[in-house]
Amino acid sequence: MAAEETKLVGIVMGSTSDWDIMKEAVKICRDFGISYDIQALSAHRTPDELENWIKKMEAQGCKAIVAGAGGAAHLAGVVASRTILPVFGVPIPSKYMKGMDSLLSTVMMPRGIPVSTLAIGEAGAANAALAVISVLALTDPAVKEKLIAFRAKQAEKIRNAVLPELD
Ligand code: RP5
Repeated sequence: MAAEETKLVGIVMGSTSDWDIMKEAVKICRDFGISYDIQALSAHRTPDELENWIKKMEAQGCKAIVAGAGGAAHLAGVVASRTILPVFGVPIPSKYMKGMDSLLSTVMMPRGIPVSTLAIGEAGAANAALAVISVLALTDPAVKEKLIAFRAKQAEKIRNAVLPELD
């Protein structure tokens, strides 16, 4: 049997409707040249498939999982319950509560099974991937270099910014 291809990051979202937010995590992984696998899998609609995917990610050398969900967002917590890999949660904005429901249900994990939770929305998705990259940078000098360059570039952008004149 052929060896499984390495995928350093697993990115999972509870629904295809989460894609517009979660694609920001994908973009960061792509820009840093980090291998990833991305799936829409639900903790309540497809629990068996979710569990199988987590096992597959572990077999593929995955170092961390990014999980985004909205509403009663138990996805990241369920993922964390099934693996000892670090899990980064992204609260997806919701229609009626603007993502406060997602935030609280992702961040308020009971003691013992942590989910490192980022901001609601696009910034949270991008930062989840950047947090994973910080973990990878601990042991991969090439990733570390890229992360330092990324930080320097965004700092430079602010230094060079010109504010508008008053009318
Ligand atoms: C959650 O329910 C998903 O993560 C999504 O944010 C939300 C709504 O899902 P859909 O009804 O759009 O599939 O499970």
